[in-house]
Parts: sequence; structure tokens; C-alpha cells
Amino acid sequence: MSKRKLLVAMGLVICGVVQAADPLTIDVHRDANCGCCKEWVKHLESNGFKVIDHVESNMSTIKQSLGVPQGLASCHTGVINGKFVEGHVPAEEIKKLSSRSDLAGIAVPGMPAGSPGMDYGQIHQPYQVLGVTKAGTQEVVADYPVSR
Ligand SMILES: [Cu+2]
Repeated sequence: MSKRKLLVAMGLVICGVVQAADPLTIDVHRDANCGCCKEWVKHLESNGFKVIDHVESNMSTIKQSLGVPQGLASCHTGVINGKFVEGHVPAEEIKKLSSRSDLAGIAVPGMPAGSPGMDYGQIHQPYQVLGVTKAGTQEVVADYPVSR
């Protein structure tokens, strides 16, 4: 194995792509200064998740190595059983992810107000949870209209 390949493999292990099969253990990568990321972590924990917190200095490198499409980027990036969870995805959608072996991950792009961890009083924006298939196509897996 070349030195580069070895480093990539080590990076994947450190990033939590290779992890135990506990369905509710999630690795979360975030920037040290990200406040809403911490709020999302609290949301996960109050919904039964065990969060392994990783403070990162370069989130864009992490996102790239986990296969998060650039257009779907948000703040933090979670990894659960080898799938990415990008942004403020509701805990219930992460629980459903185990039944979708065709997906590489799910994302809530940007940081919509009113999504878990993005609570700003009365401000609510509609948002969608997008699934990214292993083939690279995208689909809507859940819709969160304002009225919900
Ligand atoms: Cu955020």
C-alpha cells in the first residue's frame, strides 16, 4: 500500500467510517466555533443517540472524504454506519436511514431556521431532507413544510 493510500485509510478510520454496528451511535464532525452544531448534538442525544464528538480544523476536507456533494453542504457532518448525515437532519430521519442500504447519506443543505438545532423563536423555514444514492443521484426523502 502506498503511503498516500495508507493515510487515506487511516483517515477513514479516524473519521468513523469504519465503526461498530451500534445503530444509534453517530460520529459528529464539527468546527470548534459552531454553536448550532452543538445544539444539533443535544437534539440527537435527547432522541437516544450516543454522539462521538469530533472537533475539526478543516470541515471541507472531511465533507469531501465522506462524499458529501458540494451543493448539499451545511455546517456539521455526522457519520452513522458508514453513511453521512449532513447538516440539521431530524433524529427521526437518521433512525430511518438504516433501512436504506441504497443511500450513501442524507442531508439538510444550508441551515434552515426551525430545523433541529436551528431554533430561532418564531422563525421557521420549510426544508427537505435529501438522500444521496450510492450511484450519486439525489432524491427527497422527507419534507418539512413550515406548517408542520
Ligand atoms: Cu448549523
